[in-house]
Amino acid sequence: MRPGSVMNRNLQEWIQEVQQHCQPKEIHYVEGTEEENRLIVEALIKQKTLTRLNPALRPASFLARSTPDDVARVEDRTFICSETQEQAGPTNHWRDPREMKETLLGLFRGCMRNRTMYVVPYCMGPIDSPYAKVAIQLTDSPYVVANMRLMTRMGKAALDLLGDQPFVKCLHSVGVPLADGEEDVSWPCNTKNLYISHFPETKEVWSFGSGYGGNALLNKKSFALRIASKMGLEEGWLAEHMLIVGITSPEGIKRYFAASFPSACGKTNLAMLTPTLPGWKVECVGDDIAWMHWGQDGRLYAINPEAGFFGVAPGTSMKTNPNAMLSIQKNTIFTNVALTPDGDVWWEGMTDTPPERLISWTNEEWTPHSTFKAAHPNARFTVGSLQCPIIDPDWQKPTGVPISGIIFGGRRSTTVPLVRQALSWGHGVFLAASMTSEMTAAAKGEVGKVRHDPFAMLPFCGYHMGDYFAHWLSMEQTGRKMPEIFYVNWFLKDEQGKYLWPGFGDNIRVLEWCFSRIEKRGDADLSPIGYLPTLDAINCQGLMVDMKALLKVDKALWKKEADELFHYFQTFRHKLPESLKNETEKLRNVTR
Ligand code: SAT
Ligand code: MN
Repeated sequence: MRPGSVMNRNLQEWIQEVQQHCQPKEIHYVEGTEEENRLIVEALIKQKTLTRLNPALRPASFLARSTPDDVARVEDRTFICSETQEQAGPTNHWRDPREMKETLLGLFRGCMRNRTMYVVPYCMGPIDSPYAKVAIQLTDSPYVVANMRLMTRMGKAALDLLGDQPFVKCLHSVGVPLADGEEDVSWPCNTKNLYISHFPETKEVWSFGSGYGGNALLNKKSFALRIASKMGLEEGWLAEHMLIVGITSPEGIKRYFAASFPSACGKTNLAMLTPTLPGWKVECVGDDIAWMHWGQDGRLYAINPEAGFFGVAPGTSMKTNPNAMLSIQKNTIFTNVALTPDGDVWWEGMTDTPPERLISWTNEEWTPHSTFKAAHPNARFTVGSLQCPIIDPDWQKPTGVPISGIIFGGRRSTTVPLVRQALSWGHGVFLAASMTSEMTAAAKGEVGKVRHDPFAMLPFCGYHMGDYFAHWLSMEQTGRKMPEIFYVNWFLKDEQGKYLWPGFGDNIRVLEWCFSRIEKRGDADLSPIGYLPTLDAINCQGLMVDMKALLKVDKALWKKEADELFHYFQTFRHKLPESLKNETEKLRNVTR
């Protein structure tokens, strides 16, 4: 693609501006061809950013190792720079957009010196979808380009679709200019000056300093969630941190579910579940993000804006998620996993017995006696959706798939039962707004600490969370068929710290109950926190589980929960919708 063929005037001007300011040595207009990818990958191998895996074992696959200080999203360096602090709300870090741009202009000045700047046009959503949106990322990281090729519809097709339309501007630099003749390192990053900044009014993202995951692949959390959630508010749709899955019953009835869990709580596993109940079939539409619009028939339709998976590797095995394992047999980029002596990958949980010798993600000799982990807990695989053996036949349907049920869930070792159904749409919004979860390694922070994560959108909502709740409530309108809402917790533990529920493929048993509730079957009891399955409503054949413990509602614990929630919700002040206030009061009363 020659610069001349970049028709969009805005784009041309923007590229020129950034070129003058960031001073790259050259500009590469990304077309998205195989040959181009081959050259980029070769350069990355030469730079030691990528290591080619053994082609006999893992064809066309690569390992990247980041520096130990650039391994996850950095929420405390993620900013929503709306016009006013009120618009960003109490859950986001806010900076004045003018001040932020001034700071960033300082950092970006000359930051691409002696590097190539890639112009990456990409489309979120199927190219022929009325809901697809085009963005351009300018980046000095070829590793980012190689990943975006797998995660998005990248290159010429996206640029052609854009035409002269406005687009989301994503500017990214690892923040390491090179002096003339200076050797580059394998993982350039500038973690002392990290900024992941979003400008929701002008639909821009400026990211500086990190080369990892959601900090750098701006298509994902930055555009498809933070910026898109604001677009959804303005245009009447929903951009959500949700997997999308099609489930077919033994009777041949197929229903689609969207499900929202915080990062590293098993979204990919649920999206690719292998049912342990005979006759059930699961097909995957997406594992992380859903854009949902109302159809003319009053139903909610979801598209997966992504074209690939960026899944957590540790814990993934032929036992826990065979479909993920089969997806990553080839054409995969692994980041921060361990390398085996024969040039393949390994991570904790992949096999019962670890290999005798490995090279860890930190590039050190590792044996089973080592006191450090072979793979980083937030190690990832990047792979195109089409490699998933159970990818849904309609995963690229332009209008999306109709959603019958929405499942929310967090990671809680106590208090929150295995599954419950909301009493109404409004009650479901309340359950989702009150979501709490123990923190994982997906973001920098205190792993295991329980925190509020409303709708699993705490790090991803691009505006005031109170307005977000109201937006969800406003979705209920006459003539619309509202999906049923459920809340699950796969992570309950007994006093010895053992999981009470087997999870993974056995989660189909819970989905079966949800399925039956949508069809107005399935036994349930009314409880203070929603409809609970009766003790024998969930098929536990062949399982040794304590259903009583799994469905227990401990009033004393829930009183604490409700009081704490009351205080949390107060942080939203006048923006907290009245109905959520009332639901909280109700919960406090019944648990008193
Ligand atoms: O690094 S990402 O933000 O893309 C992954 C995640 O946290 O879900
Ligand atoms: Mn995610």
